Amino acid sequence: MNERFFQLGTALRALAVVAWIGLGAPSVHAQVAVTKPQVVVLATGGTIAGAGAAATNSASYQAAKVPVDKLIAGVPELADVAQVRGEQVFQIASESFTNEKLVQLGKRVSQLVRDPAVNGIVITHGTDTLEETAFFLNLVIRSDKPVVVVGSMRPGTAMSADGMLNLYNAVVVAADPASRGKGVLVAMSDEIHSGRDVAKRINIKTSAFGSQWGPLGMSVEGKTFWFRLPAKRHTVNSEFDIESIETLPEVAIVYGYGNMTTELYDAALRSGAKAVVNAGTGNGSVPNYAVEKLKSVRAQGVQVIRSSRVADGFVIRNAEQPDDKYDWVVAHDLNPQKAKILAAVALTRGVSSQDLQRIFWEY
Ligand code: DAS
Repeated sequence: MNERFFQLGTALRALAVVAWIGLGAPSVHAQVAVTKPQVVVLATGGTIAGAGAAATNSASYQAAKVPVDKLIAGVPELADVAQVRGEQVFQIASESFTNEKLVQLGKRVSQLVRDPAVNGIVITHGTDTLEETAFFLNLVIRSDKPVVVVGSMRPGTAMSADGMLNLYNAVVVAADPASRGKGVLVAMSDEIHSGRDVAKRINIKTSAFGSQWGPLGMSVEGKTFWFRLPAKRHTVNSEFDIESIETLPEVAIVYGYGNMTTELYDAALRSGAKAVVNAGTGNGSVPNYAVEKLKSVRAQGVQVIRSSRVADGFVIRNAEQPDDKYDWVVAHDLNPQKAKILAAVALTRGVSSQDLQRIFWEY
């Protein structure tokens, strides 16, 4: 008896399903049309806008050739992710970025993130100084909206060009509410990096970018996956604001090496540098024959910041050099070019060396 009831029940359930589908289950298409996030692409040039003579030219090409509208049109799938529009802010190779261009770009980003209709920003950028721009924006853009910097290592004309997918991933990250509040981000080679941590570590591979503390996450097939959060102050939690910065002071980097000449510090002073970043050997070491010179640099009111030419690790204060005694600052884990950016931003507020050292611990 139970068996027959079971069979009858099963048949009735099957009939109900057929009727439901036949009468027109509420169509998924009846859902309210969801408006797509609005993402603005600010183009500055670089290889992602580059063009070479042949598909085999993955390293020989001209950067900064392709306009932003063509970049966007070259990835029609962007329209599945967001409403995307472009602005051509610059059209340069990024080794030609200047402080003036950094400030100009920062002010445009700041204007756009204040627009309630804009959900995220993508900045297409050359890879050479991409890490500097990303860190600068991480310090001065007072918004939790995603700002994603992206480049490519091969021009779009090359075989296995990486720019299309990098741009697609950058728009996915910029459009994703999960990307908010993580600081300025860099999307390269499927990874999502903090603009603070990331650096160009290889100058000839598509996997050029890395962070010694690891990426924050990945972007895969139109989705973001997050595994860690930034530990240092940024964006809405920063004491710096692009709206109160008009110019950046000159900060020079002197590269340390065996038998180095101390003339380089004199040249830095002549350039009007307000700080000298010493890209020292090892743990930011200074040769014994250069200590007096660096002390004289400090005595002239110029900040001395000990960074290291070694890619990974971090400089320890008062380890091989008596920083307290000489009134020097250590760059923590920041490479020389990032230490330069942080020093320039900090010195817009005329900080003491004690406050400058706090800033290097916190950002
Ligand atoms: N010269 C490089 C630059 O514009 C090209 C690139 O890799 O983007 O940064």
